[in-house]
Amino acid sequence: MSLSRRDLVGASSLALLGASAISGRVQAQSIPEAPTTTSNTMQPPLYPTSGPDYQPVVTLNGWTLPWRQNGDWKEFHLVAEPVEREMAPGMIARLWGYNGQSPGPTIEAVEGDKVRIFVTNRLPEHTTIHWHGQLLPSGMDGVGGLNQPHIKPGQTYVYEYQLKKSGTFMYHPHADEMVQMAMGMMGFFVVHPRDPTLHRVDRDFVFLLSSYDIEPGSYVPKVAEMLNFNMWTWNSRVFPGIDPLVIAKDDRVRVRVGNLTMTNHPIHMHGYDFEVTCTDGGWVRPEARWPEVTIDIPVGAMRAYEFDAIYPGDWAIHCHKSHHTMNAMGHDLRTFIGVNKRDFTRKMKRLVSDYMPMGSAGMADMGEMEMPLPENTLPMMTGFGQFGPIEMGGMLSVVKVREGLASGDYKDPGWYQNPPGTVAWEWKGPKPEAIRAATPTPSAKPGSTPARVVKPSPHNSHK
Ligand SMILES: [Cu+2]
Repeated sequence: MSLSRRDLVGASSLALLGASAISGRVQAQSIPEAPTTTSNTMQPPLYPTSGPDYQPVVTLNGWTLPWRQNGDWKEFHLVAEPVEREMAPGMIARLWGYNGQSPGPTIEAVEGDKVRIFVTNRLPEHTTIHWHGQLLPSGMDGVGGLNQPHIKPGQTYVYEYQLKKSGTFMYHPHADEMVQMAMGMMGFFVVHPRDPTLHRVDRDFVFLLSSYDIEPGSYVPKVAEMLNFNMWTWNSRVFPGIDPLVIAKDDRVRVRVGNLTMTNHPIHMHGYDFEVTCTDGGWVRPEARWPEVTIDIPVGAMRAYEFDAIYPGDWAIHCHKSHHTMNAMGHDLRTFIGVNKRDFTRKMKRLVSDYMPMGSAGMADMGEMEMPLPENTLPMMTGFGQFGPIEMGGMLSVVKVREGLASGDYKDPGWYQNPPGTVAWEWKGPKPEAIRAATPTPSAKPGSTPARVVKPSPHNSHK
């Protein structure tokens, strides 16, 4: 773990000093040091060492922020600062985030906890933090100008409140919001129930949806973009850079997804049906839960769903807007399906000697080809599975359900070994031609003309 844990040294003496710190004012003479990481691999869950027990979450390609106990208060320290995020091997984005990464670390606490969150601003402009979904005093809500003065560069502000309820919340700036969110400033805030048996699961995954517009060859997102984003990310990562969701067979599993992009994302998980159990408004009562295989995550909202992992396998999980499962897609891409490009290619090759015609039979050829790319970008369609190219990018990962995984083991187990006879297979026998029914003409009255059967011709049978 590349976290700085110096902040936890001496925590016990501070706890003694702060034993009477229940007034809501800072009594400690020091700010807890801000742990930081530049790692983009998922850190193991951070189990509680005191207070009520809970099953901690894991943040895909991310981590949970360590805290210190100071009397009655759980103290955290967030630092808003410029960061570098590898979106997938081959592409770095220069973003703004918290404590070394975008998204910021996940904050975890327990219902009823008093939290004191120090926020230091190391950005070149002012910021604030809004605690999306939390029930708190108006002056702690973080809308710059409305609830508090902005936190100027170099300043540290303190937010203090008691966590009124358990559930899933988010944090993000409410200052120059369009720019600061387009630059990647956001994080998860998970509050566990005080009763450790309530809503208990064995594995609990969190990820935030965010989108960026980063031109191939550049590193900084265009911050004034409204719709034409080209990097659709989970925790500021894209396929094949997103961690798999590794699950032991028969685990009870929760997946919490927050959306801080400018559009909705229908997240579809293969292999299972699941129940929607929580929104950023709270837990869904058991009798009001509803089944889904795709859950639409509205803009500025969180959805959590649960399932029992009874089906082993490699199951895709992805946004169902198909252009969101692509990387750095050119928006001026022409459709060439059915076009004979021989003539065009001959002319193009005179201008550009390595020109390659693509797309006349679909675009799957892009998934297989290792083409030269401009600096600092990713192929639109990429990634390989055990059977070939996966031809995707962006918002895609794999749910890997395996027998015999130890609890707490989140290591990628590799590809699923399918039991014999359970993989789709190629038919090698004779293939009879399809018989096509005629389309009735609009003028045909029912029963006036018998339907004509059109013989298949070589032109309309795909080989
Ligand atoms: Cu999407």
